[in-house]
Amino acid sequence: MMKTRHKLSALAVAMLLGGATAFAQYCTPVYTTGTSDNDRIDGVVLGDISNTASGGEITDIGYSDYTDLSTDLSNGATYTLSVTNGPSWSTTITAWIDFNQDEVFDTDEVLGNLSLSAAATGDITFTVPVTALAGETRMRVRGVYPSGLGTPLDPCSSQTYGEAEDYTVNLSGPLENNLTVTGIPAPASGADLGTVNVTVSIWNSGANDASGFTISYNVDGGLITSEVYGGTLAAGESVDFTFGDDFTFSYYGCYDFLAWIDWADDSFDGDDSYSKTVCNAGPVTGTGAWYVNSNTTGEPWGSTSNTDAMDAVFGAGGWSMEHYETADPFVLFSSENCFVFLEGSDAHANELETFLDANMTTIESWVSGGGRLLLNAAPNEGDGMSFGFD
Ligand SMILES: [Ca+2]
Ligand SMILES: [Ca+2]
Ligand SMILES: [Ca+2]
Repeated sequence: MMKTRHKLSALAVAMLLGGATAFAQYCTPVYTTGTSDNDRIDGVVLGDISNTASGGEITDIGYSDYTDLSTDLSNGATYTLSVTNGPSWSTTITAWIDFNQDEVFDTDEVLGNLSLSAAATGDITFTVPVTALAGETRMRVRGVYPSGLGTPLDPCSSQTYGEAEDYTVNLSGPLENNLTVTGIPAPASGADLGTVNVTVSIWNSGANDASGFTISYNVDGGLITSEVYGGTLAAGESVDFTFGDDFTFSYYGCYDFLAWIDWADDSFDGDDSYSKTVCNAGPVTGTGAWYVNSNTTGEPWGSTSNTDAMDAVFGAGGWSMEHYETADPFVLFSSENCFVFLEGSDAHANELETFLDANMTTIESWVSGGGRLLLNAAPNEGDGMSFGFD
């Protein structure tokens, strides 16, 4: 009897484990106070969902299960989600749809974020990915007091004040016929580019194979080069297509490339083109040197060690200072200058990151032309530091 019982309990454990896997569930977001101090979501509108003046929590502390409310959404289409904040306090909002139906709200499933004052309504515009799975899945809209928190919010974590509301969305599923232009891998920015190949990346994101489509590009809105794709691009496959005709860079500077596809059967136009700026840098010939920081707080840590170092290398008066807020990137990263020091420590980190984001292509082009870049950063403000270079 003992042996038999032992076998039965092992089987029961196996069944429990199997059941836990088969019926995995969405996390329930946790709040310690929830909506009892009027921190709440008061309205969610998307398609057929119109849940306005909803008031406070209905299911758990800070949590409202409205999955009995649903709307249909089409893959590839763009929608506006409107969220109205409760009447008393500011809030930070993040919204998700579980597009891959794994019952986890991933960061690539964030529809958008809002920072709302009391009683305000904000809109999030999003496009349903063309490859999102067909069928019913879940949307979560989460609010946490106050406004201005780092985003996206965590979909599950414990918070104090606010509300999360869950809804059901019904997705149409992948498109039958759809091509997506995903990139222009060549040419890339560089020095003295001359005559180069032009390559365009195309992904068959639809359910059917694709053939007989045309791939085109032009530069700065000029003459269009087109070729018919000769083969068949199978469903789910990608191709890097290189045009038979090369492109010649005729002057130093930046060029705007636009690539696109034309296919009569394509059912979603919103992903048919891709643009990219490519810079053809002249070789660096000058000897200019610059030290760049933010003009908001003076030198980092109140120290003059950076200016002392520039003096030691280039001599007093042998270099120039600029600030992220006032610098002209085309002056800094010109062939006249061989050295640029970008300082982003202490209270200069956000300003450095913003400057890098805005001028990445120009900086990469100048470096490829022989410019020497010195980056220094300590993320003492903001959300950490990403230099962002490829
Ligand atoms: Ca509510
Ligand atoms: Ca997911
Ligand atoms: Ca398309």
